[in-house]
Amino acid sequence: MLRSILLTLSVLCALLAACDGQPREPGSMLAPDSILPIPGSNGCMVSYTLNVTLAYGAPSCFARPIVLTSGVFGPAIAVHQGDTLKITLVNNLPVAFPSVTDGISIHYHGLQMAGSAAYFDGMAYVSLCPVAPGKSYTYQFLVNDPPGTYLWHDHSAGFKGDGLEGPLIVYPPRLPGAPPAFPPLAVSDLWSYDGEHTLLLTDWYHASTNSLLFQLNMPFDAARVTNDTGAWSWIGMPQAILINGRGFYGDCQLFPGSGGNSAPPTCMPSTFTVPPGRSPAQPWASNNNPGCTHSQFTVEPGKTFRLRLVNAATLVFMTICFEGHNVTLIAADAIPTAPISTRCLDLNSGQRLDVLLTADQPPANYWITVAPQYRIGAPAGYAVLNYKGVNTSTFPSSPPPQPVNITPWGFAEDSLVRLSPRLLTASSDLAVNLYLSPGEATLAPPPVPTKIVLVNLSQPLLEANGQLRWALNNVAMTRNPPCVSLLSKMQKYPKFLKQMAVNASTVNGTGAGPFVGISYVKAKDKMTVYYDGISPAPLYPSVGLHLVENAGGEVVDVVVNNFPANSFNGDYRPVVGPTRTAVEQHPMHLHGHRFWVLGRGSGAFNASAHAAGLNTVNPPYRDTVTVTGGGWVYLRFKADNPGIWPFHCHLLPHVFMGQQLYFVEDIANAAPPPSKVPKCPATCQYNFAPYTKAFLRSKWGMSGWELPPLY
Ligand SMILES: *[C@@H]1O[C@H](CO)[C@@H](O)[C@H](O)[C@H]1NC(C)=O
Ligand SMILES: *[C@@H]1O[C@H](CO)[C@@H](O)[C@H](O)[C@H]1NC(C)=O
Ligand SMILES: *[C@@H]1O[C@H](CO)[C@@H](O)[C@H](O)[C@H]1NC(C)=O
Ligand SMILES: *[C@@H]1O[C@H](CO)[C@@H](O)[C@H](O)[C@H]1NC(C)=O
Ligand SMILES: *[C@@H]1O[C@H](CO)[C@@H](O)[C@H](O)[C@H]1NC(C)=O
Ligand SMILES: *[C@@H]1O[C@H](CO)[C@@H](O)[C@H](O)[C@H]1NC(C)=O
Ligand SMILES: *[C@@H]1O[C@H](CO)[C@@H](O)[C@H](O)[C@H]1NC(C)=O
Ligand SMILES: *[C@@H]1O[C@H](CO)[C@@H](O)[C@H](O)[C@H]1NC(C)=O
Ligand SMILES: [Cu+2]
Repeated sequence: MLRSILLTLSVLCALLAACDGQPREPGSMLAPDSILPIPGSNGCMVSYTLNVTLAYGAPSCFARPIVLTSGVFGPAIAVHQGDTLKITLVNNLPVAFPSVTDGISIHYHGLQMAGSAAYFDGMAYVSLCPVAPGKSYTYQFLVNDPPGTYLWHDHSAGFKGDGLEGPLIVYPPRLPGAPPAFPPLAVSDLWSYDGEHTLLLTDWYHASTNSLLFQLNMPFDAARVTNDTGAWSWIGMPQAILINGRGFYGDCQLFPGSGGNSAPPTCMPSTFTVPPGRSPAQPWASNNNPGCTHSQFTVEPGKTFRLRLVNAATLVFMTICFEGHNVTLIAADAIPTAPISTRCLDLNSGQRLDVLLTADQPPANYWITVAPQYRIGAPAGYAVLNYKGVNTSTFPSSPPPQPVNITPWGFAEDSLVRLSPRLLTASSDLAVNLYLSPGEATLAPPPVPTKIVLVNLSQPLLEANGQLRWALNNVAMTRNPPCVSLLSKMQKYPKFLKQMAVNASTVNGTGAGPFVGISYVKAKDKMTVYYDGISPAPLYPSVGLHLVENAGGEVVDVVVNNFPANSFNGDYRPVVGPTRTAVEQHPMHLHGHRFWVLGRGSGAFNASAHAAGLNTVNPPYRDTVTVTGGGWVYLRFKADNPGIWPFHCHLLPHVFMGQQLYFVEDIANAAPPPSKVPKCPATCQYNFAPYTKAFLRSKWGMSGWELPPLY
């Protein structure tokens, strides 16, 4: 009887979802297809269809092809802790829309993806092959992660930058015996608040992301450029910052091209909604403005709101500021922090922050400003905090904050982000225990590591082909012929690749061509493998599959040093090479885990100078951390999750340029692959492919090299 009532409720949900034919707000919550009770569990099976299509849209006021998910630009999805998430990904992108990976694949950023879920982690060709145009695939896994704010996004190559991403919210567990409801009924969490808003923060280009990525594979070395290759070209500054899919590129002065400007832009948003047809004198504008608007977030006076802030950018590090209000930081990457009251907060790409905002100021409209950092010339984004009852179509009366006046946090402010003390002592409080895994009494880090992995970042120029890459320990990751799931392959042959790997120290990457270690699994499965920690780093910049093995139960410390571009023989050009000493910041993200951030600093990590200052008491427990330009970061994690877990920079062009390695963890205990997997293509493109004009034209016709032709 109860069961049939529950089923009726979920059928009702399905009908509501299907009948909802109205255009949906960008960033709004997708209605699940169904929410079905799971007998014997408080959790439900929450099913979504992500129907991925190509459309025209103008999130920034400029029309271009954009990717929609079930008709929505950047929708949010939600589950409760203990639910099973069932995602049917339907790839309805046209075959002719260029893709460096020949398909799409969804990653659930921040979730641990334990057990068989490791296959659904979503990095194309690492966990499973991507879903080709015209195909679909269903991911299904238990979500037992802490309640909080996460992110789902395409992890094939470029489609994230075209809109294939959105917030992923994990609510506390469902109330025992409660019907499968949406929105949620849940046991209480650590905080109470009256309402919530989610702010998806993205940077936005007026060209498709894949068309920008192609050019990163062209020779950087001018001597190697041919008519057919064209020259390397950086993706440059975004044309807008979007907040929940909305903004206007005309708000800020734009600096087209790959940079060179040294002035922060002047920003002057003037109208809340930009009517169609307006054509500001910007090189980007053409005459194509179908109209656009800014996001606003309404709060009731006297009430407290939880704001879920998600930086889902391709490139931009952001500082978000709330005019007239201090907000209280309560969680970073879903894990509760000691509270910090502040007006501005830093979020790098891939990071999420949860804050509480109390509407205790005179009713008015207030600026929410998203300022870019470390990329001078990038525009800012603006939204409005609206007190209920105040005119919703006007901007605040004060002048808009300028990005030049908004500075990022330094190490001192950053070190105030610490684990909540409530998670550092054993407790019987259910709200506290929602954040712990079975068997864990507190979230304190283990006191000592069993191994230390040293990772040196540099930006080499490869002598073999003149490509510019990002390398870890002098190896830039290829991803990835062969066209197989690396996890399936390794799970089947746990020792095989290691037996076949060549000692990298015997290979002079520069002299012998760009590859380190050549293995043959089968002729068609040719893999180039570098086992870090078994071989010393190659002396010259090299290319390969960069693997680090973790035994089950190890406590792994990762020390990342961020060296100048040309370090480690990183540039072969006698005169030009030595001057290529630039450094930049990188948001390093680890799949399958959270890590404790024990310390950060400038220069290279030096144990005798820095080890004593590491915070092993209450460090933040996150999944994405910034290593500053020319700085270091010291991380610790427990190797308790059998699988293959990428550790990579979360800037899309950097990961494409090879800034990643994979932890191969306790592979003998990895679950077998699911019975149904997406079909791998016969041949696949990869991040070293020579996307020459001739190649692109032959594969995708005019839409290849010539993109963006469509405005
Ligand atoms: C996906 O969306 C397209 C365009 O709206 C529609 O034609 C198609 O039927 C949808 N497919 C699924 C599986 O929902
Ligand atoms: C390259 O292009 C230029 C300009 O279009 C042309 O003058 C030149 O002959 C071309 N070179 C080759 C080798 O095709
Ligand atoms: C916000 O915090 C700053 C310092 O932390 C303080 O000076 C200021 O008065 C606070 N503002 C409000 C509105 O609470
Ligand atoms: C709200 O502001 C808009 C734009 O300034 C104005 O046109 C409109 O009349 C205002 N509405 C009210 C109710 O004051
Ligand atoms: C990283 O760089 C340091 C300093 O140059 C060097 O001592 C160390 O051997 C390098 N580590 C690896 C793995 O390349
Ligand atoms: C590696 O190759 C480079 C360039 O060919 C050469 O200068 C260097 O001496 C070689 N190093 C070793 C250790 O063979
Ligand atoms: C790789 O070569 C280096 C240098 O010759 C040597 O020290 C190391 O033991 C070798 N590693 C393996 C696994 O053979
Ligand atoms: C490391 O720190 C120690 C102690 O401060 C110092 O003596 C040493 O020179 C440093 N090493 C390097 C390579 O900077
Ligand atoms: Cu990076």
